[in-house]
This record gives sequence, structure tokens and C-alpha cells, in this order.
Amino acid sequence: MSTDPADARAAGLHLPPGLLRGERGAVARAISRIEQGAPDAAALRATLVPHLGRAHVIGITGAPGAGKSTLVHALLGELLARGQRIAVVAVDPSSPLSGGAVLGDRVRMGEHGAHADVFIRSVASRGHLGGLSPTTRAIVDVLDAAGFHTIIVETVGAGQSEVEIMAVADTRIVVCPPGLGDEVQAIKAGILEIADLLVVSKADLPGADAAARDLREMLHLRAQGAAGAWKVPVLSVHASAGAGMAALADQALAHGGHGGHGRRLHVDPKAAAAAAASARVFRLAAGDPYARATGIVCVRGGPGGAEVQLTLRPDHLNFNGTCHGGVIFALADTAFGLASNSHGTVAAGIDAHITYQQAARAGETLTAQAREVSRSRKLAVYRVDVTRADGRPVSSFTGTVYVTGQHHD
Ligand SMILES: Nc1nc2c(ncn2[C@@H]2O[C@H](COP(=O)(O)OP(=O)(O)OP(=O)(O)O)[C@@H](O)[C@H]2O)c(=O)[nH]1
Ligand SMILES: [Mg+2]
Repeated sequence: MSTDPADARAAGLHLPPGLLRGERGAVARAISRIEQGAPDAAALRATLVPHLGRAHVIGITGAPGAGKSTLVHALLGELLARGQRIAVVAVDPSSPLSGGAVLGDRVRMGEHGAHADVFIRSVASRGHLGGLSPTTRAIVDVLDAAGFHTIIVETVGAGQSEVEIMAVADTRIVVCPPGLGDEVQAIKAGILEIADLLVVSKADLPGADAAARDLREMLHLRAQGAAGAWKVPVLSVHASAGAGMAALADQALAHGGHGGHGRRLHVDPKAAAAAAASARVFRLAAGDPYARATGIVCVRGGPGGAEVQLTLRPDHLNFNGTCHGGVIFALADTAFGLASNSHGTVAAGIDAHITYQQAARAGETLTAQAREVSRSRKLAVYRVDVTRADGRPVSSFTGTVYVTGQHHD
């Protein structure tokens, strides 16, 4: 589908009258044309291009029931009070069981929906993988061109949505409720990678402080950004009582001012793929009970690479009081498994070799760094270096995988 303005001009198309002034009827009609896949929908998108990048698009994602809609409603109220014109796009999760869109979002937002400065639209995701409907991006473009100051997009975080939320939102907020079990931890670990702001929702419930602490710890383990880079804040909100909203709005706007506006339009596909691979590595690591039970934590991931760490406990030692070889193998093998599965297709280990250079003792932190040496359609080879905190080598490992045709997401 062409989105080149020149094509639109050649086709003699003009912007719908009133759209740039944000007239509700014009906005609603343009969105309907896009949703229905009208023959001129592509041309309409093309005419919007010169008018994009003025709005600040805030994406709100998180597990089902995390409290996203309640948060959107409260944030909407806060931004309205600051004199903004706001649009909300709620992408309903469609349940494969009922087949229909889950209703309720519009009902809960009803109070603000009637406001002259608010435009609310629900979009069915129609089973599209990853929580964003194919037309969500186009709808956001219409609202951007229509001059809304802020556009809030609510979407369910699941599987492959990382790349899509990057292409839709300038500022990405990930909502985490307290008291998540291990399964949801895995989702959280993946989606954390794309967060500009982390929000612990339902701060009135037990476990909220622990959840905030967990998130801060997870962030702390991640590689530090360059000097001057945005530092991801962790905020707690009790959205159903409107508490914590001023701080959240301040941080979201600060991120927008930090180069956020129009950022969604310049997402480099390579950077998006790297973010998706990184998210996948963290998600896979969190979903590995053996690694978790051993105390192995993932600190970095990307296409073809992974880095994991382990602080040696007394129960990691052998009868000589040094680190058990099996533990070092497990650490190296975890990095190998994550790196080889980072591309999104299931990779099965078929061969591994390890050499040991130096003993390690309790209390030491070992790092295993895996990188891809070669990769063909069916086979890939990885090298893993295990080092101590001072950088001295403990072990080196090479492994080969068979790449199956199955997909992770
Ligand atoms: N205790 C408490 N409950 C909350 C809070 N915010 C939301 N909830 C409740 O959590 C449930 C889910 O809230 P929603 O806002 O619909 O969550 P959601 O993430 O939009 O859900 P989906 O769109 O279905 O994925 C509802 O029963 C809310 O009443 C809060 O601050 N405190
Ligand atoms: Mg919702």
C-alpha cells in the first residue's frame, strides 16, 4: 500500500475537509474509511504524511486485566485538566473463545468520552497477533493529523507486540499489577524491554511495593544507557482512586519532551528487530525454571546474542570447595540456548563442548556471554565465554543448534 504523498497528489486526492482542524465528523469518517479498508484508504494515509509527528503518542501496554483502561481513564482526566485535546484508541483484546471484542473500555471511559476535547475509539484486534490491529497505526496517523495534543493507545501486551508498539507510540508505558505469578513474570520480562515508563498499578493492593522493588531490580540489572539517555522511572499508581496521576503525566510529558514526539515515525527496522530479539531473550529466560532455580539471571539479549550471570552459592560447589563443573556448564548452556533461540524460531542444541580454565569460589559472580559464530537456514554455531567479575576466563564453550521450523511467538 503506497503512502507516498506524490501518489496521493497524482491520484487527485485531498485531505477530507475539516480533518486538520480536528472536526469530529471528519475524523470519525476518515477512521471508518481506514477500518473498512475503503479503496481510497491507502491514498488517505498518503495525504496525511506531511501532517504527522506533531502529536505525542503514548502507548499503554501490559498483561490482560493489568489495569490499563482504568489508568487511561485517570490519565485522560489529568491531561484534560492541563488543557490538552486528547484522543484515545483502545485496542480490544479479542478472545479466541468468545470470538468477540471484549467490551467495557468505552463504558468505563464514558464520563470523559462526551467531553469536547476528547475523542475515543475502540478497535477490535480481530485475532491479529500481538495486540495491535493492522489499522491501529493508520488510525493514530489520522488523529495526529487532526491536531490532538496527546493520543493514548491501549493495547494488551502479548507475544510479538514489542515491534508494533514501537511503531505506534512515541512513549511506551508498561503496566504491571502486583502479585504476578511466574508465568506472567515471563511476559513482563519480555515487555520490559520496550518500556520508557514502568507503572505498578493497583498500588492499594498488597504486594505493590514488592512489585515496584522487583521492577527497579530488573532495570538495575539491565545494561545502562549512554550518558544523557532517558532513565526509565518506576511509578506506582492507584488509578481507580486517581492517585499518582500527576507524577505519571509529568513523566510521560517529560519523555515526550526528551525527543519523544514523532519518534514512532522514525523507528529503524533494525533497532525494532533488535528490541524484539532482546525482549524474546528475557522472556525465554524468565520462562526457564531450571535457570531460575539455579539462580541464573539474564542481563542482556539481542539477535544472536545473550548474556547471563550467576552469583555462586555454597550449593553450587563441589567436594573441593570450588564451583561445580555442571554449574558452569549450565550457565554457559543457558546463554547458548537463549542466543540460539533469540531469532524467534525454536533452536535445539545438538552438540556442545566445554573447556575449563580456572576454578571459581562461592560469592563470585560469573558471566556467560554467548555470540553467534555462524548461522545457516538449519544450523547455527555459538561461542560462549564464561568470565569472573575481573574479566579473567573461567571457561569457554562452543555449541551447535538445529533450527526447527517452529516459531516462539
Ligand atoms: N484495587 C484496584 N483495582 C483496580 C485498579 N485499577 C483497576 N483495577 C481493577 O482491575 C480490573 C481490570 O482493570 P482494567 O482497567 O479493565 O484492566 P485492563 O488492563 O484494561 O484490562 P484488559 O483491557 O481486559 O486487558 C478491574 O476490575 C478494575 O476495577 C486499582 O487502582 N486498584
Ligand atoms: Mg482494557
